[in-house]
Amino acid sequence: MPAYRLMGVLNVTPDSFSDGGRFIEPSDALTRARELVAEGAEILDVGGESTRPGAEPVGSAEELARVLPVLEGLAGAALGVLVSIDTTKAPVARAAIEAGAGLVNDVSALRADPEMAELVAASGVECCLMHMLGEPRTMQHEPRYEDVVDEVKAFLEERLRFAVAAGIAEQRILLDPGIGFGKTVAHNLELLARLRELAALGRPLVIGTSRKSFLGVLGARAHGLEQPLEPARRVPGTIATCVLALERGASVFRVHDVAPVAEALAVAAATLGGDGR
Ligand code: HH2
Repeated sequence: MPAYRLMGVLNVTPDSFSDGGRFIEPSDALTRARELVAEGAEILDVGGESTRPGAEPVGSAEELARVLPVLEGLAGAALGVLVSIDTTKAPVARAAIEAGAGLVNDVSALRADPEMAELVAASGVECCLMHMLGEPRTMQHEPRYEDVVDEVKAFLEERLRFAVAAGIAEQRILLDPGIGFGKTVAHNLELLARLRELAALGRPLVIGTSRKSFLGVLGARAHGLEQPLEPARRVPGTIATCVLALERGASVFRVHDVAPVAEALAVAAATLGGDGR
């Protein structure tokens, strides 16, 4: 049976596209963290800056003020899961690692902050390198590729080489095609259809389709609606894409709705394993 882990999303932001504002109070974030773990999350991804299309960047001080109380609360709660910090900024990552984070999820793949690679290397934590075309403020303005899969693959290969050259152990590196980051609906679908080509890079693949807008578009089509489905109605699409991604070699699933995805992946994995359970 394929092995996989669920990464529960914990956004401590006022403006995330799906859960913005819900967990800005540290006590609410901790309650949510416990729920995500109870539902089956083995990794908690804590973020203090939205990367939704059009989002304005926030400074390190503001981002830290959002995430640090939550990271300290998580350390105190000892939930027995891997804590991930979703940041592109070395000062935020440094404080998070000091507070117990064991994974840096950098959507810029170590490009945004020149100190990030050295920090990750020196602290020995895991690190996720994600593909993004452009930056969140502008990334959905007519993204173009000759061949999206070839280009994402070449980018991830180059970032992997860069990270290893900077002293980050290869076995601590995860790769992510960055679903929705500078990609049209067709680009996202092509990446998912040809995910095996990215799995061939030999590192665990993280997949983040959860509630993303292409699922709103495809879901609306399924119901004959004009307007994209709102984020909370994109769970069936999230499940469909996670199950197919599992079959095509993904092994970490970054999701908001852990319980239904955990159930779907357990069934899919048993089916794929063909072990008669
Ligand atoms: N997607 C988002 C944020 N971080 N990290 C990785 N590795 N892969 C992803 O696909 C990914 C990510 C965007 O989702 P969300 O955190 O829910 O929204 P926002 O950026 O608005 O906070």
